[in-house]
Amino acid sequence: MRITDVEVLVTCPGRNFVTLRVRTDEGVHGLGDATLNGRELAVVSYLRDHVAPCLIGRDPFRIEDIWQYLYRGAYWRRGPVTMTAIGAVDMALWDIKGKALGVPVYELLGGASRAGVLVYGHASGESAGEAVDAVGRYLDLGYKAVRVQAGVPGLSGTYGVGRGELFYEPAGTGLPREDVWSAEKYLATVPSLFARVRDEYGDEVRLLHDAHHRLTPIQAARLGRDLEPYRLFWLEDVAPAEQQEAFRLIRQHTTTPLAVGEIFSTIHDATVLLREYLIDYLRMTVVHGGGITHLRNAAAYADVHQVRTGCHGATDLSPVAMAAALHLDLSIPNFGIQEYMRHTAETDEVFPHAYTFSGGYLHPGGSPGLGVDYRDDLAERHPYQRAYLPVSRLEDGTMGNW
Ligand code: GCO
Ligand code: MG
Repeated sequence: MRITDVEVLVTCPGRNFVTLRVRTDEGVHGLGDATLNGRELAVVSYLRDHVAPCLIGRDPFRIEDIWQYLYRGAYWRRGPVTMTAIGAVDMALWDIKGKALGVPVYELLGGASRAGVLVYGHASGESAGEAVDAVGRYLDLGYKAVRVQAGVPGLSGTYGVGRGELFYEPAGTGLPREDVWSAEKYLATVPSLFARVRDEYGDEVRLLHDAHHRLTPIQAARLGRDLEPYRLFWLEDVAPAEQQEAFRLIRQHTTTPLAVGEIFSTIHDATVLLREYLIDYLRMTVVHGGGITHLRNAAAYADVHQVRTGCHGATDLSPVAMAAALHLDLSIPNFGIQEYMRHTAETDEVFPHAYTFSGGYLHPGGSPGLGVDYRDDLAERHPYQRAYLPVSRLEDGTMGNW
């Protein structure tokens, strides 16, 4: 089998997605997600101008060799644009191999290690009361784990507060929106939010929270400690993820489990965190972490350090990335939880998929390959729209971390 054609497809069914389609001389094709939120077209060019010409004529079954060719062969290693592009190729090749052999990708990865993939949904509200009510809606849908975020009184546009009831979409069309941030005001409100949620729904539901890289190490330590009575499943990105050593300080002060890594592009971003047992969950996922091939290695390294996975699964990861993550989640020994933000109906129509939700779990389904299709006829109705994530300023106007 040979690769004959490589297409980079851009569509905006409610938000932008970049999809790679790799075609072969035997008629089988594979899909990969190449979406890098707010920087989409950089990956389009990387793939179209630099990667696609190198793939034509290659044997798509040689997944590992092609991964090494793209990673080692570029010389300029790592980074989100490069690793997203490699991730897209890698997903498409696993998809091709699964389809050609007539098996779902998880069978190629060693088979199922569990019956289903535990997921968490996003409950949020402008006020704590709205957020508490939103948790109830997720429990009614059968979720066993819920991330809870609420607006902070006195701050406009707090991270994590959604616009719809089940959707959270931070990117907006046009130039970046500017939010205002105060760690002091935020820290004063989060513990009482979780007190209310526990009070209302009891001990069983798994609760998660994301601080989105916004605290200093000592503030992060304080938040972790203040949240201990509410026994979170995890506290995510409590300090800037690239400052791995900062987690030494945080870890000494709190037993709240920590999750980091959605912005990491290779395992080299997480080696201190893992080697020194500074986190409990690794958030890397297939699209921004070099595909199934690299994420499988990252998960194995995490497993050695008793760290479980918690793959990023926001709406900016397309159903192709979600499916790829689910095949990996189902198969690896140290799966922890999978983020599951529902896509809009328009997105689901462009990407019909075999994965299904039931009782708080997702399953990738039994279709050969990844189990996701791409409807060109529908995708073409939604042309690319310039869109960015917001930026964040402190109350005096200083730039902060979004
Ligand atoms: C999460 C993330 C998202 C990101 C978004 C960036 O935990 O789901 O933090 O909300 O901000 O995916 O593209
Ligand atoms: Mg996050």
